Amino acid sequence: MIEILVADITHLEVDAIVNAANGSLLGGGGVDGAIHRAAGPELLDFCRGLGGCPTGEVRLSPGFDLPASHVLHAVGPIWQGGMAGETAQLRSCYVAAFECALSQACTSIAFPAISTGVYGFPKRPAAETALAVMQQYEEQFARVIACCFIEEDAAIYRDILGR
Ligand code: AR6
Repeated sequence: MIEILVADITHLEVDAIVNAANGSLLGGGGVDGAIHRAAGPELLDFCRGLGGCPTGEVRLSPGFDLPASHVLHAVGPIWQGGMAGETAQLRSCYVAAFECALSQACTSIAFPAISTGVYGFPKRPAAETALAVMQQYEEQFARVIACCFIEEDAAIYRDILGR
């Protein structure tokens, strides 16, 4: 069953947490900033070697000082009104993160609400996309966590799942 938590994703003891990164992979604000702060400076050094990441794709790093073993850096789309392929790109982030987690034999994974902060993707359609992909993969994992930062966001996820 998909777990909907209200939490700071940097606190979660799971095999992999997903980061809502930008294409440079060199850090930023929001959840990206929180993950870099909690992981420590080794994460930035590692990410410098990755050479960036296109929108809709994911790059893997260790968790360094995080309780999570891995960080899957996903680059979500910047919302431009919905006609620029944003939904397909967002979906691609979730699929790529799950596939990368499977390739690393991860059994637990937590996602923030990618693109719904600074990148402006409307929260409800973003949650619908996230949950549709989570439902496709949940049987292959012991834990799939939708990690919301505020209760209001968790309520959207619960509403979509009819809980
Ligand atoms: N734990 C869980 N969720 C969080 C946390 C946290 N510690 N902090 C924020 N959120 P955003 P984006 C939620 O803006 O829209 C960065 O500068 C937040 O409430 O972090 O994909 C990157 O470097 C929201 O629901 O990511 C990029 O430049 C969600 O995380 C850009 O922002 C995503 O908000 C990416 O923008």
